[in-house]
Amino acid sequence: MGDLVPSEAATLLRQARRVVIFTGAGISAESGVPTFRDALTGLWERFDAAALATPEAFQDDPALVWGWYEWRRGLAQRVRPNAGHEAVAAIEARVPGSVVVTQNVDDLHERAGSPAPLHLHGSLFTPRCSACAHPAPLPDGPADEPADGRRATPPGCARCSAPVRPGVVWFGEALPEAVFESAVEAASSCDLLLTVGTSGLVYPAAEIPQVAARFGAAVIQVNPQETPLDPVADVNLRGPAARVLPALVEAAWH
Ligand code: BV8
Ligand code: ZN
Repeated sequence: MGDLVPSEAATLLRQARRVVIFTGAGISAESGVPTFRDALTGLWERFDAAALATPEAFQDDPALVWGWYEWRRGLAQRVRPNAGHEAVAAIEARVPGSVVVTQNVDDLHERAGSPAPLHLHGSLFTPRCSACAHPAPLPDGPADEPADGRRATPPGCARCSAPVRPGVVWFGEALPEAVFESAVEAASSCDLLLTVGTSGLVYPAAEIPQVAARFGAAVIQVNPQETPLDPVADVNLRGPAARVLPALVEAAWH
């Protein structure tokens, strides 16, 4: 326990009054959701995730991109939150006023008990029309996509019959303003920010831990690897989220 969670980190969490927990793909890795660093598989193995997650890719080949998001929605529905997600919900329960800010488009934080995570990059569960933005119903039932994925023609909008698109933020698209502002507000007024499972390379999301540090909060990073956030963090906990976060909660409050 001691080496995984130095007492300094436990003390910072125990003394915190307003905590922001900033997460990326790494917190869902141990649930079986590939990170953006992991190579794509099946139908998409020859593609780079950042290239597929663009309006241009959807324009060029809507069935390929819609198929990819349906495959990811199916996977997210089949897997379960892990001990990392559960520890985040435990911190929120312990420290009222805490806020989860996630780059993830899965719903594992919610299923672990986090009441209202701020999804900076949208969600796999809120499709809308690519033309008039009219919210579209989720295709009924779990997305039972073949393991290797398949091309899937996006449904048509009920209002203008244009193709429906996933409710995520693609590269080159602006983040939902109100959500991003709430995240910046939370980061600028917290006394501890935990950054978990993110490479800190995608902007403007990666500014959130830096805002917290700039406003005097302590920063703890949980990541098995080094990232550009290392110098921003007061404590770097090198290990997998599903092991480190429960140990941190245990060390802080038991
Ligand atoms: C915009 C939704 C402008 C879709 C996503 C400034 C500098 C440079 C570039 C830019 C800049 N500002 C803007 C840009 C361009 C771009 C950008 O940042 N490019 C990067 C690549 C350089 N940003 C944008 O395009 C943004 N939009 O700027 O719009 C604008 C403004 C106004 C008006 C119009 C336009 C939009 C960015 C959002 C894109 N959408 N997701 C989808 O999911 O399909 S981003 C997506 O990738 C994720 O949401 C996430 O944000 C990112 C992946 O990062 P991570 O989550 O950190 O995951 P990653 O795989 O990288 O790393 C995993 C980490 O976990 C690793 O460190 C690993 O060590 C660790 N790990 C692994 N296992 C574990 C673990 N940790 C703990 N436990 C484990 N078990
Ligand atoms: Zn429409």
